[in-house]
Amino acid sequence: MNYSNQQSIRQEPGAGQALDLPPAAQPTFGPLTSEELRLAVRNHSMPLEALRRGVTPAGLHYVLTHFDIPDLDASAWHLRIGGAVERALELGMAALRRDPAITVPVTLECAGNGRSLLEPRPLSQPWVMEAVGTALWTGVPLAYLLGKAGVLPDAAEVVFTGADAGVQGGVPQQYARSLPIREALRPDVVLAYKMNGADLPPQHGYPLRLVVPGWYGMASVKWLASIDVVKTPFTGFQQQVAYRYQDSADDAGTPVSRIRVRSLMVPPGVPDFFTRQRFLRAGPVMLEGRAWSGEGAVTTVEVGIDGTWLPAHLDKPAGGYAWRRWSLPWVANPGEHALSCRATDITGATQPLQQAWNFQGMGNNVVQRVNVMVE
Ligand SMILES: Nc1nc2c(c(=O)[nH]1)N[C@H]1C(S)=C(S)[C@@H](COP(=O)(O)O)O[C@H]1N2
Ligand SMILES: [Mo]
Repeated sequence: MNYSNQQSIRQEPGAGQALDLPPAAQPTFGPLTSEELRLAVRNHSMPLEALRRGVTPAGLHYVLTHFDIPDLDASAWHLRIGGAVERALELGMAALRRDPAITVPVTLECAGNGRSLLEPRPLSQPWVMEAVGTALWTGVPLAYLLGKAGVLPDAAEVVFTGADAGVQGGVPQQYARSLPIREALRPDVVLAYKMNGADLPPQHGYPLRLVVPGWYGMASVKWLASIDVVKTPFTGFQQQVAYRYQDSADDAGTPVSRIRVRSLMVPPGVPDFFTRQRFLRAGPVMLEGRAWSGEGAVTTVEVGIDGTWLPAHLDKPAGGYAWRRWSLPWVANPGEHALSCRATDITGATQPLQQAWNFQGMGNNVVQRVNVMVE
């Protein structure tokens, strides 16, 4: 793609928004910058070997936090629900824990997953391909609380605001995102206070977070402080400027929402410590991994072995928006081999062999490639 004439273009917010933003950080080639390195040591991905587990232990689940992790006291914590509702509510954690609870298995993935594989590389958290995890989230269905508050008929969206604050793109802000009313009222959208049966860890939103199954991670607001029902579309930074599929800095783009179909493989054999090159003994080996899509069920996974695609066996998923295990037995002959995996979902969407570039590095679901040396 021709990028050379875009160096001086400023990133503008969507039409009609009066924000005076500094120039957007321009995508770059070459080694990581010190800013990317600092983000990479704060935000970690899921080691690919954790794909063996249907439920990702909290410490192996990826983490993405824009600002600082707040230090919150659950006994003093209150969630406020207001705006276009019949009755504003203020609920402490003890009251929330007495409400009816559900547990939902959900695969979360960061919308920026795969960003650092793009050229030029959008400057942000430099994910490779493993910014994903699946946890059991327990809490109160959002629809139950919205029902208690009574959403007014002309409501359009629900805005979720976290307790964490900072500056992004020159804009001071609290982290906030919205959902259209129909998504907010889905029965599986949960205000979670437990992850895998234990209190939320601080980095995953303690004491309370939103979890939106099927959507990229940015929708699942952590450290949830308030919920506001609004009659006009929310124009906050994380909605209108960040998380958009843009061709260039001056393209208003389209909003990022549901997770694109993807599969990943547990790299077989053992790694070289530094290069991560894989080494494998000749003989039978079970290739395995997981596949998911926020658009609906994964219907097929194919495994590429030296350019030939073979259908993998699929296990049953744990839930509508939880990944499915796939597996394929392989007899590895000595030599170098190129492995890959490619999932297709019920809408017919399939993973691309090459990814179309976008300015923020969003939604990269390119096929994973693993090279192994068989000895
Ligand atoms: N309050 C708040 N919520 C947030 C974020 C944040 O920075 N602040 N990051 C979002 C993004 S971009 C992602 S990908 C997910 C990550 O959730 P996890 O860290 O629990 O995996 O949280 C989302 N919720
Ligand atoms: Mo994210």
